[in-house]
Amino acid sequence: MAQDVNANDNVVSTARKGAVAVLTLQSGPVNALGTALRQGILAAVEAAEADAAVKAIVLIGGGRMFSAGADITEFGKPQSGISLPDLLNRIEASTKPVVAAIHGNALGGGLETALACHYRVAVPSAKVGLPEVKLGILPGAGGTQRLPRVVGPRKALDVIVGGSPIGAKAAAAMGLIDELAPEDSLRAHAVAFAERVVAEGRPLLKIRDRDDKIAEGRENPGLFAAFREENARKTRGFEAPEACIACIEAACRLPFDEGLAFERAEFQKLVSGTQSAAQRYVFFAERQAAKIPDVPDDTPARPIARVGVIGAGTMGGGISMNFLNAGIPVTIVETKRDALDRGIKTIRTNYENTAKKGRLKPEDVETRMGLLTDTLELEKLAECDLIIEAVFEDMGIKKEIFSKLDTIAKPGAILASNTSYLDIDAIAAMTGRPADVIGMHFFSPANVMRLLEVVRGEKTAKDVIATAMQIGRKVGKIPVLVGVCHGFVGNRMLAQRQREANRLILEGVTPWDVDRVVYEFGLPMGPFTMSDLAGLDIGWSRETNKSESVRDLLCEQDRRGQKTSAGFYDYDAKRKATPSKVTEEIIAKVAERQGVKRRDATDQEILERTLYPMINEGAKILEEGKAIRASDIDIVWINGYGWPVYRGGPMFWADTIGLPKVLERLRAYEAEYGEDFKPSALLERLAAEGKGFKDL
Ligand code: TC6
Repeated sequence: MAQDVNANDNVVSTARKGAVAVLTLQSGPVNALGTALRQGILAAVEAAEADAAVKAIVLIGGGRMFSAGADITEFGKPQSGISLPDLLNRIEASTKPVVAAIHGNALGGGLETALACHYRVAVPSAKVGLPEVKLGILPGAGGTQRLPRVVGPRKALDVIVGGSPIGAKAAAAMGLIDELAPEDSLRAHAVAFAERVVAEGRPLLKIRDRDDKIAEGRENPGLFAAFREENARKTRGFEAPEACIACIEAACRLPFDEGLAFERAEFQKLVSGTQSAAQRYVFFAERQAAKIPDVPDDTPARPIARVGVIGAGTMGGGISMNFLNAGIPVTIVETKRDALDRGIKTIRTNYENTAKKGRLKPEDVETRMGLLTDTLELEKLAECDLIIEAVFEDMGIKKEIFSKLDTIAKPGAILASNTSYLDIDAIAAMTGRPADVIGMHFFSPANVMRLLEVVRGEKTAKDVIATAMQIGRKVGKIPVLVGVCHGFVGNRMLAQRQREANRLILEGVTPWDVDRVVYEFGLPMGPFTMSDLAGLDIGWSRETNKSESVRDLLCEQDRRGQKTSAGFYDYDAKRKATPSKVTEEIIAKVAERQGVKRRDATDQEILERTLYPMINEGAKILEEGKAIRASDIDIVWINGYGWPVYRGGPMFWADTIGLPKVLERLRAYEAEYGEDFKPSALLERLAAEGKGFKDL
């Protein structure tokens, strides 16, 4: 034990200010509460308690923040040293008042630590929260028992099940923070606060002893059922939210220690489950995606003071909004006045609707619109540092635009295409500066979806890559670097799923069954609902498409998707979908014409047929070096297509199934359907070696 204390001296430093011992946490960038820090805090608290000259203790974070919570890398491993719940009980039991002084973040175990203290002060810019639910777990160090005792069960539900941090001012209004401190003198303020507690002989306020706020949960137990119902859509498929709710219910029902035991058991179940493993993996995968082996973090980025967007359609408008939201001026170009006016009007309407919902101040609508310049002249883009082309998906048009841009753009400007499929190298070759050309593939709706595929061409310069990744993050996206291939990572894999979904319906599975299976798996919608939403006539024309596919026939009958109130499904005025007999007849006709044998398929087969070829394609993408790592593919699918985060993305999911099993099923389908299911060499190798994508 003595050895531990010495070893941990450096993660917690103790300084004395009169009768107050100030314990400063200084462990890494975020003060994650790993073994060393927990032991360090324990030793420092015990030493301060044993020191007769100390009358009160202040716990404060060194560096950027108080604490980002438990060390996520320790979950799933055997625990060493004192557990966080035990440490917090020990702090709460201190015979001398402990004051938490919060700046930066106090998240998860970080906030739970503050809740175990007797008082909390914070600077107004601090953020506090219990985001554990986002990692598939729950605040398992007393958070589900202490928070409701401070803010009441209803607010605790929002904070714990919602998982989003709140600002210190809002936290103070809820009683979670006792006092706000000036931004620049937290430490001195906390010491003064502690001195006042001592001088005034204030009691050691232990949250565990409070009963007033949880009465609400006993008097109105219906609030939990109502909360479950309100949040059913958001929490669909996830295990952690329900466990969080159950713990808060328990807090209202059980004595504190029994509540803690209940919370502990629920926490253990979650932390050892697949969902939490997946969600923790995603947390790190998201950060990993920012790292590019041959483009180091310190690669200087090019300054971007003004962005040009070519095309004021849905994509161009959505892309522009990202930059306007971040305060970056945008010049938007169209070829025709009415299209330009329409595009500008849509952007304004979008902002006004957000303002009506109270999510944007009315004056901000004008500020953002004020950053937007519209023009019909491509030449006006000469001032832009980054130009993003977002016109119709036609190689001829794109080539023409890029050769014009080459004569217009200033030296050093980055020329980006928002193409979702086309060859960036062929586009770059139209310019005399291929090193400045890159793909920036936004996902629709571009102002909402977080994924940005940054497409690296053969000649793209490293600082251009660094700039695209950085500006992507600046406007709130999750950029993932991918290579040039048809459809890049996301759409290339999606094509596999669409092909099999279309084959399944010819074999006799209804589109509604395919959609149901994919939806029940956890995706936001199935392939046919998605097609109806996007519009079946994308890339379709009566002249060139000759009534051969189900889609052709649907379009010919003017069933073009939701926008025509009919596609695969029929839609009512509220866009509610119902299965369509007409569609079933069309499918039967095409199947007969093509001589497809009709048969039944189980849900498991539907799942395997639609999703396993995606895994296989993902493996080919890795083999060809079109994605840096398997986890990047998972980040693409989670953020671009709504793959359920609790399944970790297609590649992580494949690992949980076991690659030998995936391989065996692909081989079985290959025997029946041929080439389309031919397993990739990488998948074969990993399965043979008993490895997973995680081992790459
Ligand atoms: C919990 O507390 C459960 C309690 C119950 C127990 C019984 N652990 O995000 P950044 C790393 S669960 C380990 O780039 P920012 C991160 O990977 C936890 N590592 O910084 C990165 O490493 P890299 C509940 C962590 O300023 C580096 O630190 N808490 C942890 O953009 C810097 O991070 C949360 O869920 C951690 N807890 O954002 C909060 N946190 O440099 C998780 C970060 O090697 N953290 N790292 O790539 C965050 O949301 C953010 O880190 C942030 C700071 C908002 C605190």
